[in-house]
Amino acid sequence: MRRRMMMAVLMAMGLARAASAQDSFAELRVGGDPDRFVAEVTDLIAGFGGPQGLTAAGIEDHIALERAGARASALRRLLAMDLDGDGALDRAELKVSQRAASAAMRGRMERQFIAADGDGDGRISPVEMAEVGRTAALRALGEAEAEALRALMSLDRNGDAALTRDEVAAAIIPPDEAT
Ligand SMILES: [Ca+2]
Ligand SMILES: [Ca+2]
Repeated sequence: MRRRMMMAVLMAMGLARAASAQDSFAELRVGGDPDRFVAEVTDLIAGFGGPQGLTAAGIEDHIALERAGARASALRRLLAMDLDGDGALDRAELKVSQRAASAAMRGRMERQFIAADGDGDGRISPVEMAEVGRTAALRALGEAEAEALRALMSLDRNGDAALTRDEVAAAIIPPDEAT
């Protein structure tokens, strides 16, 4: 995943902040590859920032978009089997898709069906579909990760509620100075 490096650093930052709450000013000890970290945040700023830089609202947009993508992928798999288009998936519909699938895939579809059928009535209702989407969204970008992304705003040094690439770069302690 593209933002893995960034997330690793931000999660560590979140932990460090929690450990010393009085020291709220953020510095980043980026082990290994600070340039890559800055590049990943720069991508985020370019994608979701406004004219002044990345704002808290932009970060929320990013989180929501990542989650929506994961939700859509999970629901697409189920809805592709919803032959009558009623927004629910029953066993008869599942069977048709399973017949056309490989043996390994059939097993996986069975597992996914059972997991999604929360009340075990043999049918994935629209409500259960929505739950599948919610679960997939949170798996793609969980609350801890979202909090870490929100914590990026603590790097806003000039206090204009927007984060620029320079502010991110300024927060980084070079690896040779980090202990
Ligand atoms: Ca159906
Ligand atoms: Ca059900």
